[in-house]
Amino acid sequence: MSAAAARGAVAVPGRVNLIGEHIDYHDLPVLPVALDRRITAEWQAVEEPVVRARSEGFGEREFRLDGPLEPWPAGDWGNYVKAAASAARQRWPLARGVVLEIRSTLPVAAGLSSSTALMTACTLALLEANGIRAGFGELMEILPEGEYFVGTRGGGMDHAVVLGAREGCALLVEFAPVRATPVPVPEGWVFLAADSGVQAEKSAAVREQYNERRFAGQRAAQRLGFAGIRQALEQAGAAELRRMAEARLDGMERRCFLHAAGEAERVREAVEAMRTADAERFGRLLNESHASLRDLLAVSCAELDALTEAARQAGALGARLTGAGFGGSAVVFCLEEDAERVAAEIGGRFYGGRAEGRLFRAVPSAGALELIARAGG
Ligand code: NG1
Repeated sequence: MSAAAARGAVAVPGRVNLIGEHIDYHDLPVLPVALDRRITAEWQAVEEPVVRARSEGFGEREFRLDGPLEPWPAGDWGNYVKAAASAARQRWPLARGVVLEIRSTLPVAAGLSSSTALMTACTLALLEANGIRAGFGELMEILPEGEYFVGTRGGGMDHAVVLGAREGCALLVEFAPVRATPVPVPEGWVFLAADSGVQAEKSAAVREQYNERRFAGQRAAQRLGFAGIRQALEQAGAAELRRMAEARLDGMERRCFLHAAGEAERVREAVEAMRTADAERFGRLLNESHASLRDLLAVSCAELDALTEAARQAGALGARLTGAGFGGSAVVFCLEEDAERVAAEIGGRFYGGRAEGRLFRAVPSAGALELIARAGG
């Protein structure tokens, strides 16, 4: 506990995942970066146990911290604020409430983790207002679980990177136990975030599709006699698992299993490629990841396929959908010397010259904890 300040601000970035898609929930490693676009929560502590939150363009929400917390109807932004309160109070006593003023430079529903950033910002603000400075490990124990309040059964990737990223680095996130290792992005490597224009909303239908894939992968591993996909990869070689899957699994279970096993291997290789500054290999892995998400997991859509194809034709070394898919954004990888031309060509080919605000550099930036430390708090 530190002395509780009366007011302050916390900033939490969005993210793009470079590689390792739809495998965090199988406790397999992933490699995202945090963006320089953020959600900021300015907070003011109040003695009453209430939360009053206002978000530009979304209105106000208010609730008490000392009573039962029931979600508002699905889709209400205030549920992320309630999720934050619900997660924080399970672990820490929250004597004080907060007034929150929320601002964002992060596009909403573009698959860049704006909801995780919002929930994390509200959690950190509530904790700061109560004089509590929690560490990465403690926050990772409450945040991914806490997002279940809004109904998404996600993994921990988004929370890990928005908290723990370091400037200029991608973050290798491992699970069970959770561990975050910064991997410096080689000089001259450029990532672009490109919005497909299809809203990646966490509607009930999309949530169901997401969960279906998660559980199909899990069932597949069990059908092959393993506790999960991670255990399968620890106990058998890649070629043997592929043979087993082809002989004993079919349909969705087979495809989800093969995607996860292949993607885990690609993450391992991508980290190696990043550490040895092998741009060609890194790009190829991104393209293979997209193909697997499209053909095996079936989480892409026509717009994401067209966007990633336009990026490759524009001279990008690699491009893939990023995040859960079903819309949202793609991540495009190229070298600095090609970046302007690649962006201009994607602008022409995919956006018909109107790329403003929809195609921007994903500059590997600091996570919330580094930002708090820098602010000298
Ligand atoms: P997004 O794109 O934020 O919905 C979701 C999960 C991640 C991960 C990816 C797929 C949440 C909060 N996030 O990301 O944990 O599973 O899908 O790789 O559910």
